Amino acid sequence: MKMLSNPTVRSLLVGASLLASSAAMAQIVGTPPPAPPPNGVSIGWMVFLPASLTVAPGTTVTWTNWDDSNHGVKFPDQGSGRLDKGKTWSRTFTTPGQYDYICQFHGSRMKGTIIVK
Ligand SMILES: [Cu+2]
Repeated sequence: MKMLSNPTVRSLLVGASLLASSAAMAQIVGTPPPAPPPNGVSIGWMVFLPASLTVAPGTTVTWTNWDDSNHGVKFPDQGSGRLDKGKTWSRTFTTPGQYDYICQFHGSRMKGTIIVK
């Protein structure tokens, strides 16, 4: 296999490091999420914390947005709408299964899962 020319390699490396630093920046923008209470999910720093939460059937899960940015919990069948800083939203999970969700505003950049079993 022919090696890539040096300028190409260099621009690939620059591109990769730019991507890496923007990902790092996205992580540190906004308010860090505090540890969530039991059956709770904290929103902050552009993440859902924990990203995956396992609960028993019949559990009500409450999301709290601690971030300076607006976020929204969006399941395929229902969602919170816009959650300003300090706002909460709850959903009760009665049926066992895996429930994936994203942020209404940030899409798949912010993902979470509730596992009911
Ligand atoms: Cu968001």
